[in-house]
Amino acid sequence: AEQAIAPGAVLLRGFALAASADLQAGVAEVLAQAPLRQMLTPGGKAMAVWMTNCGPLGWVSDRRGYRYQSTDPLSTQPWPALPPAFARLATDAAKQAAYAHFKPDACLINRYLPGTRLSLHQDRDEQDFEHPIVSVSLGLPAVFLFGGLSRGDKTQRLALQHGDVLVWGGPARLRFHGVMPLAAGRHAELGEQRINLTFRKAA
Ligand code: MD5
Ligand code: FE
Repeated sequence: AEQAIAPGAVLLRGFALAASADLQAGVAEVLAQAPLRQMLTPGGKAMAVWMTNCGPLGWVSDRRGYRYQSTDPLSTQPWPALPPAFARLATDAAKQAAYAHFKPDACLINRYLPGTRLSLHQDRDEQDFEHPIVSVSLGLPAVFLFGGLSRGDKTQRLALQHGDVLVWGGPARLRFHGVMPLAAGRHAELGEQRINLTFRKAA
């Protein structure tokens, strides 16, 4: 079932369910090499969401700002490779949403614990906003906040479940967005957390 959320935003409910076991194994493999950590904002505060990356480029935040880089600042080594199931899922989802040949070079892994929120922001650290972003939800459900192109625009709320995949492109690519505080709960496979995989072509 494919649902148009707004111009350029497509929700693929349950699209990642068939690959869920492979995706979870991929997450475990990546975390063993590049553990989740709370990055620092440029202002020096710990971010609420725990993050790591895989693929050629990883998104990082520290006192110097936000950027993509090829190495993990914790290990100084390259980020772990994109697990094949990750690359396949991202490309298949983009294709389903009419973006042929999406080849992500960055996968940000976000972990939300009960109470964790992500405040309203735009994703604008990538070089070319013509490429879509593919976002996969695993584990506990979350309420996604979907705003407009200006911070003050009214926001829509969207319930995201385990296995849902969102593809953002075109006129939705620079919309403000965030995640409401995660409600407590326990997912049968992932426990008391939400994992989000965000695939981007950063360079
Ligand atoms: C999440 N993560 O659920 C979201 C999924 C992030 C982040 O926002 O930056 O790590 S990505 C949602 C997204 C991306 C690009 C555009 C829009 C939403 N949008 O137009 O709403 O952890
Ligand atoms: Fe974002």
